[in-house]
Amino acid sequence: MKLSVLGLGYIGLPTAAMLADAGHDVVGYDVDAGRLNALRAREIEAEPEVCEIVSRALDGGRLKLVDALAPSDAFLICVPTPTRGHKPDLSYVETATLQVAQLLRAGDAVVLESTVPPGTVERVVAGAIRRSGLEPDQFCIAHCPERVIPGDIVRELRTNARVIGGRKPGDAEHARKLYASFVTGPIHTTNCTTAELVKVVENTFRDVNIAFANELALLCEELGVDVWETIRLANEHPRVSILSPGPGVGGHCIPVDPHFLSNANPFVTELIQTARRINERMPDIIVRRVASHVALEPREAIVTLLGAAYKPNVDDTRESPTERIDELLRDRGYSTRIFDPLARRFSRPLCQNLNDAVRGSDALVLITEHDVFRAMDTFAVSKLMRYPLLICARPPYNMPAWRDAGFTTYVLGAHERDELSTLGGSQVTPNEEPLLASVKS
Ligand code: SAJ
Repeated sequence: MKLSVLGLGYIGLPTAAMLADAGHDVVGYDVDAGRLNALRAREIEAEPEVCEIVSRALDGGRLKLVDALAPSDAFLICVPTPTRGHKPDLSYVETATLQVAQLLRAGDAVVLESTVPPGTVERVVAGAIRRSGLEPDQFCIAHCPERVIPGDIVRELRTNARVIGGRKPGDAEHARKLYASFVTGPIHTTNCTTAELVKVVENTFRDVNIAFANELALLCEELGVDVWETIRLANEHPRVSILSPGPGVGGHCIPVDPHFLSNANPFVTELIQTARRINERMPDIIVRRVASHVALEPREAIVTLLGAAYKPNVDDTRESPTERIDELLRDRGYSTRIFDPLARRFSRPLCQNLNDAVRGSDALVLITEHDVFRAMDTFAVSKLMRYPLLICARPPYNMPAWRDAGFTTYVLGAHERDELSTLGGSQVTPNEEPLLASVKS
């Protein structure tokens, strides 16, 4: 088949390459000419496996990059659907559909992959086709939401189950044949609104579950109980599966998608809205913990944030909790430094190396548990710091090593008194007086 993929971002690009690999003739189009040129120069900003399949598809000539679209058997729309002030912005979907509508011939397929609020395919996609003077029923219109996890995109693209919603009888089946050419997992067909809802519900479920874990972390601090042990033991139950607390929920999907449900339906989405608020509050909780351990007087207090990516072992910093934690700390008067050897882009310059990030610092805040941070030489880091304090906002690991190196440790949701009572016999003499201002007891 001759296929066009609109939007060569983190989903469109690997999907185009997979389709090319499956033997289709694929053209990739993006409104961003800079991105197209970078891809032509083989500057591919993506996971290594994605870079590999994209290079192969481009080199083999089955994937072509184009500045203008041409007629195709199917058009896959993989454009962003951000929120602005918690309201979904569907303008990219609409613009892409209007472009496609100029080229549609009866029987062609239009498949929306972008995550959207329920009802979008009918209202925005079919609506744009109708406004272009065409009858939507003449085409196969379907929604096949992407479901892959950043960090393992290629494998999940191939093996994850897919849900395809069709606008009218036969549309989902039509699209299913296309996806069956590269998906090895089961492909389920349904109507469009159900497919739209399923995708958003998956991410909302995760948001609610993480909010529950975050609430438990704060409850455990009140009770003097370790949340990590509590969750581990509760999860031994065959029907319990609680996620992990953390400094907030980042990424371009989970913090965004619940609004796709609550924005248009505020009255019946109370739990979803509360979960969002709990998760949005977490950066502030971490900042309060910093403030209760690190005094701002009598001299400048420096806080080093470890991790700018929104989750471990990825370079993606979109909606990362680090951004908000950094902002709140600076609002309070702290000087901050951020170190993340994986992060690709951030709103402010990152430290180039760990030494520069920790030298003279009064606290480390572990925000992203990258594997590289696990390999840190805690003694060396401790020696460089003005006062060795670790605030761990992620699952605690290697705490004895931190403490052996002289660190005071605070772990989110852990029994704080236990953490601090193990401090005796610090092996490191701080260069200056400790800045430990007040320790909650
Ligand atoms: N997080 C926690 N605690 C946890 C798990 C995650 O605080 O126990 C945080 C992470 O640190 C991160 C955020 O949540 O900041 C989101 O990370 P994630 O790994 O849960 O999810 P994403 O955003 O990388 O990918 C999700 C996935 N959805 C589900 O697992 C239901 C993925 O399959 C989707 O394709 C993707 O959203 C998307 O594009 O919609």
